Amino acid sequence: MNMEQTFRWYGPKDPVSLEFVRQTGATGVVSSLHHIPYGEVWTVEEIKKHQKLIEDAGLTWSVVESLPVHEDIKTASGRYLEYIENYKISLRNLGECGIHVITYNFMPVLDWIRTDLRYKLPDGSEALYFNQAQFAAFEVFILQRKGAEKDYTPEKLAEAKAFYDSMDEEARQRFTSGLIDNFPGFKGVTLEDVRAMLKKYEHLTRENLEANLKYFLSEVCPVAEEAGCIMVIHPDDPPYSILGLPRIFSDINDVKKLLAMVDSPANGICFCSGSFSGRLDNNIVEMFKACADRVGFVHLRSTQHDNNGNFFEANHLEGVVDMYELVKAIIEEQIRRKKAGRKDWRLPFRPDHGHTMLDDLAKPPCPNPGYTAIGRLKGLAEIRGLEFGILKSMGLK
Ligand code: DNO
Repeated sequence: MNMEQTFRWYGPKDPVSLEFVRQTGATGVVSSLHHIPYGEVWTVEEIKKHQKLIEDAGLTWSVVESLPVHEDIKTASGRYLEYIENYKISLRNLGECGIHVITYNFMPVLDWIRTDLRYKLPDGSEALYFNQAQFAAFEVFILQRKGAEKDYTPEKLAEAKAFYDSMDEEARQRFTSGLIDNFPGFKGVTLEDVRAMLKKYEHLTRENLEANLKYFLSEVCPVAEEAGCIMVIHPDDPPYSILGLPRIFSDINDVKKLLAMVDSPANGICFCSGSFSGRLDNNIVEMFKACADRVGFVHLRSTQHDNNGNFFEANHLEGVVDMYELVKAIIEEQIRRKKAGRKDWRLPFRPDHGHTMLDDLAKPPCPNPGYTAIGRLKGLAEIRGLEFGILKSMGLK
């Protein structure tokens, strides 16, 4: 009755090889075709090539993360109709290759955001960190977004200025690229690119963005359903508005709205506990229970907050997420599904992110922040142990 253990693999250039992934005990791989530009079709040939690499290593490509949604689709502008058609073809092709769980997100402009990729913990290991004043320094003084200062209190702005002043030019550049140039398949993003993308959202309201998501889902879900696939949306990270942009998948109301947008089993959720936990009014276990039957993929992670709205990524069993209750709720959902005869009863999960620690500290910085081997292996092992204990106490081991 255990969950499917998966590990993310960024492709042949990932410093954590498939051979190493196998040694973690994971059986599934979470991966993407990062070399294909956003919006273009994933052909059966390209999918199969990647799949073969994974299978030759004795693993299964269980989950796609992500099949990216082009900015034109999010803004319903430019070539969005063509990109939606392309998306449908990719979905059909993935289904044909036996890959059924498709992760995506609908975050405008930037995906996840952290202000420090090497936040030192007391034991010397490093975590990903989000600090509001540092983010303010980015958008007010570096990006110089019009009106950004209105989103902050004078105290926060003073803190932001002090942080900005403390950096020399080189440090500012490192800080900036850590914020905006971290996304696989979308490398080399500049401040100018961000400004141009922001421009496209100038007149776009929250309602518009929701309508665009609804349109996208109403187009692609029927195709996904036919192909035996489930589309799973990744939460906003952090789960609130940033850069003055609407974010529409951050809390329980957003979850309910999403499920109501298109009533199809193919309209699903990637339940990322760490992302949702970036907001203290989100009750993670309650949220999971509220959407459990539409969850297609789980990211297990937690965050630790201070009193100023800042957080770092905690050890997997620590921080604000009640991991025991969450894993228990996942197991209970699997039991329910199995009883109901659902073929997709086993949920794939991955240890989301991990600290940079031990030997990994001596290596060149990981090109995929949060995805060093040892920290994730630690997370996986801890969750596996937790799951083992829960199953045993339920008489299921
Ligand atoms: C970061 C990830 C996200 C996620 C995408 C899914 O580590 O959780 O980049 O893969 O948002 O589309």
